[in-house]
Amino acid sequence: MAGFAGAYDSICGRAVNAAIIRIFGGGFQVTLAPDLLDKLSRIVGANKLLMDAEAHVQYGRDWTRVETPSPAAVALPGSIEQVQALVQLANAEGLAIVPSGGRTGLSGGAVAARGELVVALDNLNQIGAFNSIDRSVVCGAGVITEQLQQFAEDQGLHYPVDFASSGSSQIGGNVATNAGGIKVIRYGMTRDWVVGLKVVTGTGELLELNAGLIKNNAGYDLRHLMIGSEGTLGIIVEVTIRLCRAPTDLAVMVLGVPDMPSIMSTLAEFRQQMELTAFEFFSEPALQKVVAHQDLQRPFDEPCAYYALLEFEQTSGSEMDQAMALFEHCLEQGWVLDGVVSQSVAQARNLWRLREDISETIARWAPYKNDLSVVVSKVPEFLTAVEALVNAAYPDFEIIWYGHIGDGNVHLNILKPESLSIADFAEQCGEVSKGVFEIVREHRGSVSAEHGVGVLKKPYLPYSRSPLEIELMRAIKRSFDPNGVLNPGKIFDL
Ligand code: 2HG
Ligand code: ZN
Repeated sequence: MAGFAGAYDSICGRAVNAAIIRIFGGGFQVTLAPDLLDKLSRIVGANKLLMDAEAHVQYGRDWTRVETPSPAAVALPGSIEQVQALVQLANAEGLAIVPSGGRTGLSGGAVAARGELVVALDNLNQIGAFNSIDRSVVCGAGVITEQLQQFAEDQGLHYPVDFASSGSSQIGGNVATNAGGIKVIRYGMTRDWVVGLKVVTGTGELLELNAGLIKNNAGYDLRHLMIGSEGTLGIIVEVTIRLCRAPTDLAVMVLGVPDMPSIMSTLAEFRQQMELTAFEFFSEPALQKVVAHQDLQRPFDEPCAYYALLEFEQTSGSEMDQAMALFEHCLEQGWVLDGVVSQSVAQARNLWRLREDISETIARWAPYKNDLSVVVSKVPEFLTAVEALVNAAYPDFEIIWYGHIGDGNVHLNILKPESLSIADFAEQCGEVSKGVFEIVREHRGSVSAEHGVGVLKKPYLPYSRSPLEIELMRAIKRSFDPNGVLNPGKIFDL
C-alpha cells in the first residue's frame, strides 16, 4: 500500500475525494471514497457502476495494450442527462473522466491508467429517427458501426465509412477520433458524414450542433472542432449521420508491382479514367504473414515488392472492360507484374481480407505502430527514406508496410524480434521514431493520419503541429473544459 500520490494532480489542481493508491504489478489502483461512490451510483444506478477488476481491465484499455489499465470506476450511463450529471460531479469532486466507446483505438486515447472514471457509452445504443428525404439517421454514441451499416442497408442506403474494427467500434468513438478506414479515397472520413452532434462539454452542459443541416455558415462550426478531439473537449452522446446511395456490384483487383513509383503510376492511370472506391497497398512480407496465418491463398504465385488493391463499382456494365484495358496498359508499361480480379462477392471478400487481416495477423509480433501521412505524390520518396533509416539503425527489425496509399496514409509496423523484451523494443523504437518523425516533418506530413494522438503519439505532436497551433489547441481545450476533467493527458498536456 502506498499513500495518495496525486493521481489527479492535473485535474482541477486538487486531490480527488479521499483516494488511495495501491501499487500492484507496476500499476496502481485508486479507491474512491464511499460517499463519492454513492453519488456515482445514484446517478447511473448501482448495477451500472462497475467496480470489479475484470471490468476495470476491459474498460480501462484499448487495442494498444501498452499501459496497465487502472480506472477507479466504470460508469455506464443510460441517458444524456446521466452523462451530464457525471461530468458535473467530476467537476465538483476533481475526478478525471475517460470517455469510452468500442476501445478499438491504436493510440491509447481511451486508456484509463490513472484512476479515472471511465464513462462508457455502450448503453446509448439506440438508432433513432430516420428521414428518407434528408437521408439522415440519429444514432446514440454507443451504436456499433456495423449496426449502422446494416441499418443503412435495410433502408436501401449505405454508410460508407468502413474499417476492420467495424464489428466492435462505436459511432461516438468514430466521431471522437474522426475514423478513416479503407474507403476514404471515395467517401472521405467520418467527419464528412456527421450532420449533427450532441455533446456534453467539460462543464456538463449539452451542446446541440448543426441540427442535420447541409449548409450552415452561421459562425464557427463547433461540430468539426469536436470531431477528432479524442474526448478532450466533450463527450459525444448523439450523432446525426448522413447516408448515401449503396454502391453497385463492387469488384476488387489485386495487382503486383515492382516498386513504389510503379504503384503511383498505376494509381494515376486508373484514377484518370475510373472512379475508384478504394486503393490500398501492402508489402510482400505483409502478404506472406497473412497467407501463413489466415485461411487465405496468395492472389498469384509471383512474389512482388508491393501489391495494390483496387475496388470499383460496376454501374454501367463497361467498368470491368475498362479496368482490364487499364491493367493491360500498366502491364505493358512494366508498372504491374501480375494481377487478379474478383468474379464474385466471395472472391472480392477474400481479396479484401489479404489487406484487412494484416493488422490482426501481425499483432502476435507486438508491433510498434506508426500511422503516417504525406501528400500522395510524395509517398514513394517518403517510404524509401523511412525504410533506409530504420534499416540502418536496426537491421534486425522487420518492417511491414500497408495502408491507404490512395490518400497518402501508410502504416509502418516494426515487428519485435523475439530476442528483445517489450520494454527494450519500445525504447529502441522510440529512438528510431524521432528519425522517422523528422522525415515526416521534412515532408510536411502527419504523425497521425487516422488513429489520433492519444498518449502514444503525444510526444511527437510537435513534429506535425507548430507551437502556435498547440497553444491554440490548449486554449480551445480550456474553453470547453476549464477544469480539465475530460481525458486529461491525451493529445497534449495542459
Ligand atoms: C488498418 O488500416 C488500420 O488496417 C490498422 O488502420 C493499422 O494496424 C495498423 O497499424
Ligand atoms: Zn488504417
